[in-house]
Amino acid sequence: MKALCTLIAMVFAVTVHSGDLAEKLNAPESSDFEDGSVQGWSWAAGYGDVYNPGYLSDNCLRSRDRSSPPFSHLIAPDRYHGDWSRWVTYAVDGDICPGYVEYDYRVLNDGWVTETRDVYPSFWIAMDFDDLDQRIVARYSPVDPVQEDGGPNDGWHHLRAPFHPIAPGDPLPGDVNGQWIMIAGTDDDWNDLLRSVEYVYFIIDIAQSPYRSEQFLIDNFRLVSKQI
Ligand SMILES: [Ca+2]
Ligand SMILES: [Ca+2]
Ligand SMILES: [Ca+2]
Repeated sequence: MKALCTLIAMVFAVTVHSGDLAEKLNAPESSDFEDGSVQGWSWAAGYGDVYNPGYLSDNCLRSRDRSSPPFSHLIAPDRYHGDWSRWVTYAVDGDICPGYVEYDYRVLNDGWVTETRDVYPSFWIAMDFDDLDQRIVARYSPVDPVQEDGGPNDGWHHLRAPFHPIAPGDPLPGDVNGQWIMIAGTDDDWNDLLRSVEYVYFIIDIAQSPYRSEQFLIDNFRLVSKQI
């Protein structure tokens, strides 16, 4: 495994100084919505607003369904696009320290009126998203489902999705809490996607309800590098 990590480090060598790391850890990529604006987030076939769920809460972003098809989704701002491998750092012995996407997620309404369904608090990344034949899409798939307020696993959940380049034949990044999976393209496309993230989004039809009553919240979405 060590040799493999070293090989990866050679192929994807990135020089990161501690100053850069400190800068990244406080990077403007974080979205906390405390200024009352949507901070560049937008919706397709959906809508939303800055929302405060009440007691002891701060501002977050609420997303709601409008129609389907086309499928409704929440779109991250352009500042999250680009080469995500720059968030990955390499120890001198070749070990990889992944980058992470962190975010908080909560379901207010899963879209089903008389029942509570499991929701997987996923997000997606893509390149060539507008080209149905060429698009490459990956989904971060958490292990544990959550439910709308009132369900057994309701309320806020903190997600932390690790990412890093992979060697040929290796599985996509993941840990005990979740796993990346390819939705369009193959595992062989993962490294290209990671180095050219052009689209980041959350699907609003969180439990495939035909109704339009879905409401989910996100907060503190950000990319972070782990300190070595
Ligand atoms: Ca906030
Ligand atoms: Ca429900
Ligand atoms: Ca719906």
